[in-house]
Amino acid sequence: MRRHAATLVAAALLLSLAGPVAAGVGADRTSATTAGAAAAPDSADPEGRWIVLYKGGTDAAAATEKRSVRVGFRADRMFTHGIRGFAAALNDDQVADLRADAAVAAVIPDERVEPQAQILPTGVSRIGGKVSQTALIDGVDERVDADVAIVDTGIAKLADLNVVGGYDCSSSTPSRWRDVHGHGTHVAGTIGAIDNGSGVVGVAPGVRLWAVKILDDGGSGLLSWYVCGLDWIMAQRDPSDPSRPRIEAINMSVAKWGSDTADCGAGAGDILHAAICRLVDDGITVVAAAANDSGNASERVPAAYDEVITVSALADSDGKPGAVGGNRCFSWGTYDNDDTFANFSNYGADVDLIAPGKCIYSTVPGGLAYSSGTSMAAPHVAGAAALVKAARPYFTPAEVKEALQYLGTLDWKITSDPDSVHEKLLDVSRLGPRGDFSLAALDVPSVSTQGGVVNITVQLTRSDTAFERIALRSAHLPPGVRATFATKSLYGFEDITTVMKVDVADGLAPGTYHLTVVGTEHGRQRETTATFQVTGAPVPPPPTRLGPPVGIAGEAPPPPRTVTTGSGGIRGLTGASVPDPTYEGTAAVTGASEVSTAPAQPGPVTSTGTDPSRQLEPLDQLNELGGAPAPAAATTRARVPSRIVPRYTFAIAR
Ligand SMILES: [Ca+2]
Ligand SMILES: [Ca+2]
Ligand SMILES: [Ca+2]
Ligand SMILES: [Ca+2]
Repeated sequence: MRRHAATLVAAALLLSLAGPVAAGVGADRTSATTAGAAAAPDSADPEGRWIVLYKGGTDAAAATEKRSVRVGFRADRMFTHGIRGFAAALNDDQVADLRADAAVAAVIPDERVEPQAQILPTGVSRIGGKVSQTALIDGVDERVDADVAIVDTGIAKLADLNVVGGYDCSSSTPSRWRDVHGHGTHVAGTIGAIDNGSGVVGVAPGVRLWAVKILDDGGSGLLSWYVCGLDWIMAQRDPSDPSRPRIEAINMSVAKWGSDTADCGAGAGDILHAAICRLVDDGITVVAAAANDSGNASERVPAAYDEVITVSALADSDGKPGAVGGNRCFSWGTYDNDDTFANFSNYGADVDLIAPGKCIYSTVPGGLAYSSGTSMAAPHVAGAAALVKAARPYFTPAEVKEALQYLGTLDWKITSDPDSVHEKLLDVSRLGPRGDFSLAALDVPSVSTQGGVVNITVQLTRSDTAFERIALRSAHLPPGVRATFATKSLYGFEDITTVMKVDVADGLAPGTYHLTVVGTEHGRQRETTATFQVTGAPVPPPPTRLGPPVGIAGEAPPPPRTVTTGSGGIRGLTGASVPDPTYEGTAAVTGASEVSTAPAQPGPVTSTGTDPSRQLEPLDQLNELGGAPAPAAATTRARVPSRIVPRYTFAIAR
């Protein structure tokens, strides 16, 4: 059904591209109505309407004019370019007449084109969003229960977005977080457009979105604004448990020049690194775009920080694996091949995942639009992080990253990866509700009274959606018995076995002994009893021996996981330094300024600034879609990554 609808939409697009009517032949939409079923109030009623197509080479306008007189009809739509023909209301005799016409290739009934209820963007499709049991994309508005902060140009309040609040650090009016630029709203739609049957749908449909505006309406910002935004996020606490952060994940589709710093930036005075580490320590997953330099992500922050999930961009044109989608998307100066590493994307060892980032369809303040960039890739991962956290709220950021990397796939053209570290492509298709598990001890081995080591196979059985890491330990050990595991924790969907090695001390009396095998996963504990037997006559202890050693316990349980709870925001860094809203932005728009440029000229913009390291910028570019290569004429509008055009200094705060 979906395929059928897509076909109709494509047909409608073709018709609209074919344009209205050749001069002197057609009529406007109003006359089309009267030419249709008599007095029908429904102007799109296909009854009695036909599409007539000529054979190749026919002059459609002239041929139609001649036939309209001879056969007696009035064409109300003409197709004179890719398709040659017309549309008209025809009776049975006229249809028969035209079908017998040597110049006519086909006479086919017109059809009603229904509006497609809700568009599943190719990126959401490519990462398996449609089949994820946590996303539940089915046109029914259920909403993912998580909070995502979008550190960007703000978010426009649209019916398709569940925007619940925000904060503006680019002015001194905190409530002024609306989006004028469009970048933050596009990111927002990919993360969480509502599954409501209209517009688009995001990776985490209906998730609560927070607009943290650190870029002004032109798409530029200051480091101090960035830190201000992160400070505000830190201050937001879970209403039901103030010890926990309110925000589950942060999307940072912004970058400035810089590199990783040791110890969360302590020695280097890297306050951005320090702020991000505080957020991650607090339990918030931070996702960053790799940036769009076709270079190494290690030269951009926050992408270079190891604490964030860094995302490169995939060029995918059809929402499917297989690299057969063709090259429909023109951006950044070229068409990319389907399922390849996007030509603009940064790469390198700092990249943790790849996600669709070329010609991504999403929300903008005026409606819907395509855009390209690692800015569009990162929000797929931020949405996926929200899906993980909604089902597993106790996951640490490291566990979220581990899960997304585990769930990912290498089913993309890794030969197009500029480096030798092939990151997984985000894939949420197997991400379902939190799973459960059980344990069983399969062997009942025997050991003599002289003691020794026996192996007991422990079987882990998981429910369908369980992949979480399960830590194993032993408990209730008989005296003189130790137990260790070949693998201390088990991860992944597979039902697997591991071996518990039981070391029995010399001198244990004959009999049947039990110990407990304990598996834990974030407070969920499952146990089974393992059994072994001691056989043979008891061996009297030698006179000098006092008995079996005591106090040897089983393997000590792992130390409890702790999450450092932040005691507040990053203080003393911002606040007073937030610029006054009376600032008058007179400089040119930067960041992703839209200019007219030839397709072959997408190269880097030379630095003209005085302090590029202070410059933040969104990472996107508007694109054009098309079925054929773009004309060589300089009419192609591309966004040049004018990455270094500093306009502000810290001194501007006043
Ligand atoms: Ca749904
Ligand atoms: Ca929607
Ligand atoms: Ca594809
Ligand atoms: Ca790579």
